[in-house]
Amino acid sequence: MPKPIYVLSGPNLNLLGTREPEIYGHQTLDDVRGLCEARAKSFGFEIVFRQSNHEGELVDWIQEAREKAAAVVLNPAGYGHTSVAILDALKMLAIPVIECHLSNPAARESFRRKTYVSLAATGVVSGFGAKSYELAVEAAAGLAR
Ligand code: CA2
Repeated sequence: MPKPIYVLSGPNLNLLGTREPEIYGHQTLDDVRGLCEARAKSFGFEIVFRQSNHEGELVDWIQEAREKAAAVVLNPAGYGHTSVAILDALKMLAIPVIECHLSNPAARESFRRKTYVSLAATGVVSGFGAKSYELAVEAAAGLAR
């Protein structure tokens, strides 16, 4: 059995589906987990699916992924635009990193156009709602083979 794909989500995404559905869709993070599990399984992978509102906890999980994961899918949420600590942790990985966003930050406010995480990402999937996560898992599975 290959190592799992880590699917990590950042702050406030635990509330997904409860507000701003016109930007983020109606699906909850638990719905997203189900989509990711199914997509990963179709490529022979399991996932570790986690969300945190805490920057340091995300850094800990990224460090854990160095040994335990085949690839990382990360929606850093607001931390993508601010966190050098998460960027530094990602740079220590020797596995594929897919940055993922529900919305398309490039088409929104100017402060969302800068993402530190992109500097360490193998690729980015944005703008497809919950489907962004599925596409990111598919990309991760393809690269992790
Ligand atoms: O589009 C994305 O996935 C984002 O990463 C979401 C972040 C935002 O700061 C990024 O620029 C783009 C915001 C996440 C807010 O979490 C929500 C909570 C409840 C309902 C909707 C979103």
